[in-house]
Amino acid sequence: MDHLQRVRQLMEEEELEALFICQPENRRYVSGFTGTSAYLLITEEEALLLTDFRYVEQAKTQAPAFTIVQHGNPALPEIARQVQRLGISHLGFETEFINVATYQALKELLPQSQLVAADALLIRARAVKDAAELEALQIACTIADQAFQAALDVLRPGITEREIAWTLERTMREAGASGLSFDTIVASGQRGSMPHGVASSKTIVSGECVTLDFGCIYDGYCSDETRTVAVGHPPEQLVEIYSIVKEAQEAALQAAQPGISGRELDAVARKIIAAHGFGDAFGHSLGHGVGLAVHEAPSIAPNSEWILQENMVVTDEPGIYLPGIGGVRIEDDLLITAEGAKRLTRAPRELLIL
Ligand SMILES: [Mn+2]
Repeated sequence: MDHLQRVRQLMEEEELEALFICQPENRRYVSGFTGTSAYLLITEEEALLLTDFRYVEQAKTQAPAFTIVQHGNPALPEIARQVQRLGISHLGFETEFINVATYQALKELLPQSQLVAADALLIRARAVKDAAELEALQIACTIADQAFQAALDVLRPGITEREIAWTLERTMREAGASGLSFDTIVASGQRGSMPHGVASSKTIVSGECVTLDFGCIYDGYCSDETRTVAVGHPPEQLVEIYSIVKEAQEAALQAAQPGISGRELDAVARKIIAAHGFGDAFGHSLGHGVGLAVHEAPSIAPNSEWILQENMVVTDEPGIYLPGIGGVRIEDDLLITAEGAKRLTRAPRELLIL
Protein backbone atom coordinates (compact mmCIF):
# COMPACT_ATOMS: atom_id res chain seq x y z
CA MET A 1 0.00 0.00 0.00
CA ASP A 2 1.46 3.39 -0.87
CA HIS A 3 1.60 6.17 1.67
CA LEU A 4 -1.32 8.12 0.23
CA GLN A 5 -3.51 5.02 0.44
CA ARG A 6 -2.34 4.38 3.99
CA VAL A 7 -3.17 7.92 5.08
CA ARG A 8 -6.57 7.75 3.37
CA GLN A 9 -7.29 4.50 5.21
CA LEU A 10 -6.47 6.17 8.54
CA MET A 11 -8.64 9.17 7.57
CA GLU A 12 -11.53 6.78 6.99
CA GLU A 13 -10.94 5.03 10.33
CA GLU A 14 -10.92 8.37 12.12
CA GLU A 15 -13.80 9.74 10.06
CA LEU A 16 -11.68 12.65 8.89
CA GLU A 17 -13.08 14.20 5.74
CA ALA A 18 -10.03 16.13 4.55
CA LEU A 19 -6.40 16.68 5.43
CA PHE A 20 -4.24 19.77 4.93
CA ILE A 21 -0.50 19.06 5.11
CA CYS A 22 2.44 21.45 5.03
CA GLN A 23 5.02 19.95 7.42
CA PRO A 24 7.95 18.99 5.13
CA GLU A 25 8.42 15.36 6.27
CA ASN A 26 4.68 14.67 6.28
CA ARG A 27 4.43 16.23 2.83
CA ARG A 28 7.26 14.09 1.50
CA TYR A 29 5.88 10.97 3.19
CA VAL A 30 2.45 11.30 1.60
CA SER A 31 3.33 12.73 -1.82
CA GLY A 32 6.99 11.99 -2.59
CA PHE A 33 7.62 15.71 -3.20
CA THR A 34 11.01 16.78 -1.81
CA GLY A 35 10.92 20.53 -2.50
CA THR A 36 10.84 23.15 0.22
CA SER A 37 7.42 24.68 -0.43
CA ALA A 38 4.08 22.99 -1.13
CA TYR A 39 0.73 22.25 0.49
CA LEU A 40 -1.27 19.03 0.21
CA LEU A 41 -5.04 18.85 0.31
CA ILE A 42 -6.38 15.30 0.51
CA THR A 43 -9.93 14.01 0.49
CA GLU A 44 -11.31 10.56 -0.28
CA GLU A 45 -11.64 11.54 -3.94
CA GLU A 46 -8.97 14.12 -4.58
CA ALA A 47 -5.31 14.69 -3.85
CA LEU A 48 -4.02 18.17 -4.60
CA LEU A 49 -0.49 19.49 -4.34
CA LEU A 50 -0.38 23.27 -4.37
CA THR A 51 2.97 24.88 -5.04
CA ASP A 52 4.50 27.96 -6.66
CA PHE A 53 6.06 28.38 -10.10
CA ARG A 54 9.51 27.17 -8.98
CA TYR A 55 8.29 23.68 -8.10
CA VAL A 56 5.51 22.88 -10.59
CA GLU A 57 7.70 20.75 -12.88
CA GLN A 58 9.38 18.92 -9.99
CA ALA A 59 6.04 18.23 -8.31
CA LYS A 60 4.60 16.70 -11.49
CA THR A 61 7.52 14.25 -11.62
CA GLN A 62 7.75 13.43 -7.90
CA ALA A 63 4.06 13.34 -6.97
CA PRO A 64 2.27 11.61 -9.88
CA ALA A 65 -0.71 10.64 -7.71
CA PHE A 66 -1.44 14.32 -7.03
CA THR A 67 -3.09 16.98 -9.14
CA ILE A 68 -0.62 19.87 -9.24
CA VAL A 69 -2.09 23.34 -8.69
CA GLN A 70 0.08 26.44 -9.06
CA HIS A 71 -0.65 29.06 -6.42
CA GLY A 72 0.26 32.74 -6.37
CA ASN A 73 1.70 34.73 -3.53
CA PRO A 74 0.38 34.48 -0.86
CA ALA A 75 -0.72 30.85 -1.16
CA LEU A 76 -3.57 30.75 1.31
CA PRO A 77 -6.32 32.30 -0.87
CA GLU A 78 -5.87 29.52 -3.48
CA ILE A 79 -5.87 26.88 -0.74
CA ALA A 80 -9.09 28.34 0.69
CA ARG A 81 -10.63 28.40 -2.80
CA GLN A 82 -9.89 24.67 -3.23
CA VAL A 83 -11.25 23.83 0.23
CA GLN A 84 -14.48 25.61 -0.70
CA ARG A 85 -14.63 23.98 -4.14
CA LEU A 86 -14.35 20.55 -2.49
CA GLY A 87 -17.07 21.48 0.01
CA ILE A 88 -14.91 20.52 2.99
CA SER A 89 -16.61 21.16 6.33
CA HIS A 90 -13.96 19.61 8.61
CA LEU A 91 -10.33 20.12 7.66
CA GLY A 92 -7.61 18.20 9.52
CA PHE A 93 -4.40 20.17 9.98
CA GLU A 94 -1.04 19.97 11.74
CA THR A 95 -1.48 21.84 15.02
CA GLU A 96 2.12 21.15 15.99
CA PHE A 97 3.49 22.74 12.83
CA ILE A 98 1.21 25.54 11.61
CA ASN A 99 2.03 28.88 13.21
CA VAL A 100 -0.52 31.16 14.82
CA ALA A 101 -0.55 33.65 11.93
CA THR A 102 -1.32 30.94 9.35
CA TYR A 103 -3.97 29.43 11.60
CA GLN A 104 -5.72 32.76 12.03
CA ALA A 105 -5.55 33.51 8.30
CA LEU A 106 -7.02 30.08 7.49
CA LYS A 107 -9.85 30.61 9.96
CA GLU A 108 -10.68 33.97 8.40
CA LEU A 109 -10.56 32.61 4.86
CA LEU A 110 -12.65 29.54 5.77
CA PRO A 111 -15.46 30.73 8.05
CA GLN A 112 -17.60 27.75 6.92
CA SER A 113 -15.00 25.07 7.74
CA GLN A 114 -13.91 23.66 11.07
CA LEU A 115 -10.19 23.12 11.61
CA VAL A 116 -9.42 19.92 13.53
CA ALA A 117 -6.14 18.49 14.84
CA ALA A 118 -4.73 15.69 12.65
CA ASP A 119 -1.17 15.35 13.95
CA ALA A 120 -1.70 11.92 15.51
CA LEU A 121 -2.86 10.36 12.27
CA LEU A 122 0.34 11.30 10.44
CA ILE A 123 2.56 10.36 13.38
CA ARG A 124 0.94 6.91 13.45
CA ALA A 125 1.25 6.45 9.70
CA ARG A 126 4.97 7.23 9.70
CA ALA A 127 5.88 5.11 12.73
CA VAL A 128 5.67 1.79 10.83
CA LYS A 129 8.03 1.57 7.87
CA ASP A 130 7.56 -0.16 4.52
CA ALA A 131 10.23 -2.06 2.57
CA ALA A 132 11.52 0.94 0.61
CA GLU A 133 11.82 3.01 3.79
CA LEU A 134 13.67 0.20 5.57
CA GLU A 135 16.10 -0.08 2.68
CA ALA A 136 16.91 3.65 2.87
CA LEU A 137 17.24 3.48 6.67
CA GLN A 138 19.63 0.51 6.43
CA ILE A 139 21.82 2.36 3.93
CA ALA A 140 21.84 5.50 6.12
CA CYS A 141 22.96 3.31 9.06
CA THR A 142 25.64 1.49 7.06
CA ILE A 143 27.05 4.84 5.95
CA ALA A 144 27.16 5.98 9.59
CA ASP A 145 29.11 2.81 10.48
CA GLN A 146 31.62 3.62 7.73
CA ALA A 147 32.02 7.13 9.14
CA PHE A 148 32.76 5.72 12.60
CA GLN A 149 35.52 3.54 11.14
CA ALA A 150 36.98 6.60 9.39
CA ALA A 151 36.86 8.56 12.66
CA LEU A 152 38.79 5.80 14.45
CA ASP A 153 41.60 6.25 11.93
CA VAL A 154 42.09 9.92 12.87
CA LEU A 155 41.22 9.83 16.59
CA ARG A 156 44.44 10.53 18.46
CA PRO A 157 45.79 13.08 20.98
CA GLY A 158 46.18 16.51 19.38
CA ILE A 159 43.24 16.38 16.97
CA THR A 160 40.29 18.69 17.71
CA GLU A 161 36.68 17.66 18.17
CA ARG A 162 35.76 19.64 15.04
CA GLU A 163 38.35 17.83 12.94
CA ILE A 164 36.88 14.50 14.06
CA ALA A 165 33.37 15.77 13.26
CA TRP A 166 34.54 16.80 9.79
CA THR A 167 35.97 13.32 9.14
CA LEU A 168 32.59 11.82 10.11
CA GLU A 169 30.67 14.30 7.97
CA ARG A 170 32.93 14.12 4.92
CA THR A 171 32.89 10.32 4.99
CA MET A 172 29.09 10.24 5.11
CA ARG A 173 28.73 12.70 2.23
CA GLU A 174 31.28 10.86 0.10
CA ALA A 175 29.41 7.60 0.75
CA GLY A 176 26.21 9.04 -0.74
CA ALA A 177 24.47 10.86 2.11
CA SER A 178 22.61 14.02 1.08
CA GLY A 179 23.16 15.66 4.45
CA LEU A 180 23.44 15.19 8.19
CA SER A 181 20.62 14.05 10.47
CA PHE A 182 21.73 16.67 13.05
CA ASP A 183 24.80 18.68 14.10
CA THR A 184 27.54 16.14 14.78
CA ILE A 185 28.32 15.65 18.47
CA VAL A 186 31.92 15.10 19.53
CA ALA A 187 32.30 15.50 23.28
CA SER A 188 35.67 14.62 24.82
CA GLY A 189 36.94 14.48 28.39
CA GLN A 190 34.77 16.43 30.83
CA ARG A 191 32.62 17.66 27.90
CA GLY A 192 31.36 14.07 27.69
CA SER A 193 28.96 14.78 30.54
CA MET A 194 26.96 17.00 28.16
CA PRO A 195 24.67 14.57 26.30
CA HIS A 196 24.49 16.96 23.31
CA GLY A 197 27.95 18.50 23.34
CA VAL A 198 28.31 19.64 19.70
CA ALA A 199 31.90 19.38 18.42
CA SER A 200 34.09 22.26 19.63
CA SER A 201 37.66 23.45 19.05
CA LYS A 202 38.82 21.44 22.08
CA THR A 203 41.84 19.22 21.46
CA ILE A 204 41.76 15.52 22.42
CA VAL A 205 44.15 14.63 25.25
CA SER A 206 45.40 11.13 26.06
CA GLY A 207 43.39 9.50 28.85
CA GLU A 208 40.04 10.88 27.74
CA CYS A 209 36.84 9.26 26.58
CA VAL A 210 35.27 10.74 23.44
CA THR A 211 31.56 10.43 22.66
CA LEU A 212 30.66 10.62 18.96
CA ASP A 213 26.96 10.98 18.06
CA PHE A 214 26.37 11.30 14.34
CA GLY A 215 24.06 10.36 11.53
CA CYS A 216 23.23 11.09 7.94
CA ILE A 217 20.29 11.37 5.58
CA TYR A 218 20.05 8.90 2.72
CA ASP A 219 17.15 9.18 0.27
CA GLY A 220 15.34 11.27 2.90
CA TYR A 221 15.83 8.81 5.79
CA CYS A 222 17.98 9.44 8.85
CA SER A 223 20.48 7.41 10.84
CA ASP A 224 21.49 8.15 14.43
CA GLU A 225 24.44 6.37 16.03
CA THR A 226 26.61 6.97 19.09
CA ARG A 227 29.85 5.42 20.25
CA THR A 228 32.15 6.34 23.11
CA VAL A 229 35.82 5.46 22.71
CA ALA A 230 38.89 5.98 24.88
CA VAL A 231 42.09 7.64 23.72
CA GLY A 232 44.75 6.19 25.99
CA HIS A 233 43.66 4.75 29.33
CA PRO A 234 40.64 6.62 30.71
CA PRO A 235 39.77 7.12 34.41
CA GLU A 236 38.65 3.89 36.10
CA GLN A 237 35.21 5.36 36.79
CA LEU A 238 34.55 5.85 33.06
CA VAL A 239 35.59 2.26 32.37
CA GLU A 240 33.10 1.18 35.04
CA ILE A 241 30.21 3.23 33.66
CA TYR A 242 31.04 2.05 30.14
CA SER A 243 30.35 -1.54 31.11
CA ILE A 244 27.07 -0.53 32.82
CA VAL A 245 25.86 1.41 29.77
CA LYS A 246 26.83 -1.47 27.51
CA GLU A 247 24.92 -3.93 29.70
CA ALA A 248 21.83 -1.69 29.69
CA GLN A 249 22.03 -1.15 25.93
CA GLU A 250 22.33 -4.90 25.26
CA ALA A 251 19.46 -5.71 27.64
CA ALA A 252 17.18 -3.29 25.79
CA LEU A 253 18.27 -4.79 22.44
CA GLN A 254 17.30 -8.25 23.70
CA ALA A 255 13.96 -7.03 25.09
CA ALA A 256 12.88 -5.00 22.06
CA GLN A 257 10.15 -6.89 20.19
CA PRO A 258 6.58 -6.42 18.99
CA GLY A 259 4.17 -5.98 21.89
CA ILE A 260 6.49 -4.33 24.42
CA SER A 261 5.61 -0.74 25.31
CA GLY A 262 7.98 2.20 25.06
CA ARG A 263 7.70 2.58 28.83
CA GLU A 264 8.58 -1.08 29.50
CA LEU A 265 11.55 -1.04 27.16
CA ASP A 266 12.88 2.17 28.71
CA ALA A 267 12.57 0.52 32.13
CA VAL A 268 14.67 -2.48 31.06
CA ALA A 269 17.73 -0.25 30.56
CA ARG A 270 16.91 2.24 33.33
CA LYS A 271 16.65 -0.48 36.02
CA ILE A 272 20.15 -1.74 35.25
CA ILE A 273 21.67 1.73 35.41
CA ALA A 274 19.75 2.54 38.61
CA ALA A 275 20.79 -0.77 40.22
CA HIS A 276 24.43 0.34 39.84
CA GLY A 277 23.61 3.63 41.56
CA PHE A 278 23.62 5.85 38.46
CA GLY A 279 19.86 6.35 37.97
CA ASP A 280 20.12 10.12 38.36
CA ALA A 281 22.95 10.27 35.82
CA PHE A 282 20.71 8.89 33.01
CA GLY A 283 18.41 11.86 32.58
CA HIS A 284 17.07 11.31 29.06
CA SER A 285 14.83 8.76 27.37
CA LEU A 286 16.17 5.43 26.17
CA GLY A 287 15.24 6.11 22.57
CA HIS A 288 12.98 7.36 19.81
CA GLY A 289 11.73 6.41 16.39
CA VAL A 290 13.86 7.27 13.35
CA GLY A 291 12.64 7.87 9.81
CA LEU A 292 12.22 10.95 7.63
CA ALA A 293 12.86 12.85 10.88
CA VAL A 294 15.68 11.87 13.20
CA HIS A 295 13.30 12.08 16.16
CA GLU A 296 9.84 10.70 15.53
CA ALA A 297 7.39 8.19 16.94
CA PRO A 298 7.46 5.90 18.80
CA SER A 299 9.16 7.35 21.86
CA ILE A 300 10.96 4.93 24.17
CA ALA A 301 10.59 6.81 27.42
CA PRO A 302 9.30 6.39 31.00
CA ASN A 303 5.93 7.90 30.01
CA SER A 304 5.57 6.29 26.56
CA GLU A 305 2.30 4.49 25.83
CA TRP A 306 3.50 3.38 22.39
CA ILE A 307 3.46 -0.37 21.72
CA LEU A 308 6.29 -1.56 19.51
CA GLN A 309 5.22 -3.15 16.25
CA GLU A 310 6.99 -5.00 13.50
CA ASN A 311 8.81 -2.64 11.10
CA MET A 312 9.18 0.22 13.55
CA VAL A 313 12.74 1.57 13.74
CA VAL A 314 13.87 2.93 17.11
CA THR A 315 17.09 3.95 18.81
CA ASP A 316 18.51 2.22 21.89
CA GLU A 317 20.75 4.81 23.55
CA PRO A 318 21.29 4.66 27.29
CA GLY A 319 23.95 6.93 28.78
CA ILE A 320 25.55 7.92 32.07
CA TYR A 321 26.80 11.49 32.54
CA LEU A 322 29.00 12.61 35.43
CA PRO A 323 29.62 16.39 35.50
CA GLY A 324 33.31 17.17 35.99
CA ILE A 325 34.33 13.66 34.96
CA GLY A 326 32.78 12.74 31.62
CA GLY A 327 30.13 10.55 30.10
CA VAL A 328 29.34 7.44 28.11
CA ARG A 329 26.54 6.74 25.62
CA ILE A 330 26.10 3.85 23.18
CA GLU A 331 23.39 4.11 20.54
CA ASP A 332 22.16 1.77 17.84
CA ASP A 333 19.20 1.99 15.50
CA LEU A 334 17.02 -1.11 15.83
CA LEU A 335 14.53 -2.61 13.41
CA ILE A 336 11.69 -4.36 15.24
CA THR A 337 10.94 -7.73 13.61
CA ALA A 338 8.73 -10.68 14.55
CA GLU A 339 11.90 -12.44 15.80
CA GLY A 340 13.02 -9.49 17.94
CA ALA A 341 15.21 -6.48 17.29
CA LYS A 342 17.82 -6.34 14.55
CA ARG A 343 20.63 -3.76 14.74
CA LEU A 344 20.82 -1.56 11.66
CA THR A 345 23.97 0.15 12.98
CA ARG A 346 26.63 -2.47 13.55
CA ALA A 347 29.83 -0.76 14.72
CA PRO A 348 31.58 -2.59 17.59
CA ARG A 349 30.24 -1.86 21.07
CA GLU A 350 33.13 -2.97 23.28
CA LEU A 351 35.25 -0.21 24.79
CA LEU A 352 37.90 0.62 22.18
CA ILE A 353 41.12 1.99 23.70
CA LEU A 354 42.94 3.77 20.91
MN1 LIG B 1 19.27 9.45 19.12
